[in-house]
Amino acid sequence: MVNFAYVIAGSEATGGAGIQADLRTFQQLGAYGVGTLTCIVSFDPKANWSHRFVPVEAQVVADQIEAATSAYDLDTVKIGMLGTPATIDVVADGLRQQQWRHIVVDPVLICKGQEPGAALDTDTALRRQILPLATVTTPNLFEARTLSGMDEISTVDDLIEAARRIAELGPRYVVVKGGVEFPGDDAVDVLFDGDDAEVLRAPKVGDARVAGAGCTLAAAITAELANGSDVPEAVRRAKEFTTAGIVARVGGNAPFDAVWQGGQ
Ligand code: PXL
Repeated sequence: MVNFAYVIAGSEATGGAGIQADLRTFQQLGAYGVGTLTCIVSFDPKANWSHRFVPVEAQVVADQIEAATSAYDLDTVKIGMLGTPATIDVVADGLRQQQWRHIVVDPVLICKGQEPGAALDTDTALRRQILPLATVTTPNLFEARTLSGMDEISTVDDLIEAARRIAELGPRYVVVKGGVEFPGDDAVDVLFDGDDAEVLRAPKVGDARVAGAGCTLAAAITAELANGSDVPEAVRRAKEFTTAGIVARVGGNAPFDAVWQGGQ
């Protein structure tokens, strides 16, 4: 039997992050990946690898969701970068058309290629329309500060408090990721279930950001859920998968390395 994992996300043209990382993760974890493309991000090597952002037309996003959800009885979906309020509208509508066992939301908030005003509207729409539908959400430190309204997150208690506040926005489970910026020698994440927090730790692998780590973690959670794990088990396995992928990262001519999903 094949387990299906669905992702609605953007393309990142170097392949390190976005839907490319998601589909590689699904494949490695034995789930059949189905993808809907929301936008195309092409870094500009002539301008310090800044983001060039092009949204997919909202109706085309809706068409893709219709095709994917009509072809298969999908029940587990990851939401990655959406990019515009119009895209968020059609994705929220699409999600509301059926029941889902799990909706994993990676709350990708910033896109450097956007006007600041447009980015703010997008963040507000994500918070209002998508986050309440999430069964799991996986903010990084920046996203956790933004969504919780906390100025500083520098201790494990802060991570837990941020998760508690974000849970009040609707998600059933919140995973706040400390990442390389969080003080100390460990990459610390907390999983909050509405009552209790579990702290997950792994030694940091260097102190440079690795592209695709956040995408890979959320995609691995999604694949493990599709394969039948419960949320705590899916999150623990996804962290191990992502850590192995960071250890095995690939480098090229860009100034950042990318996760290799074959690391485990
Ligand atoms: O890592 C966040 C992310 C997600 N999705 C797309 C991206 C990026 C970062 O560049 O381009 C499409």
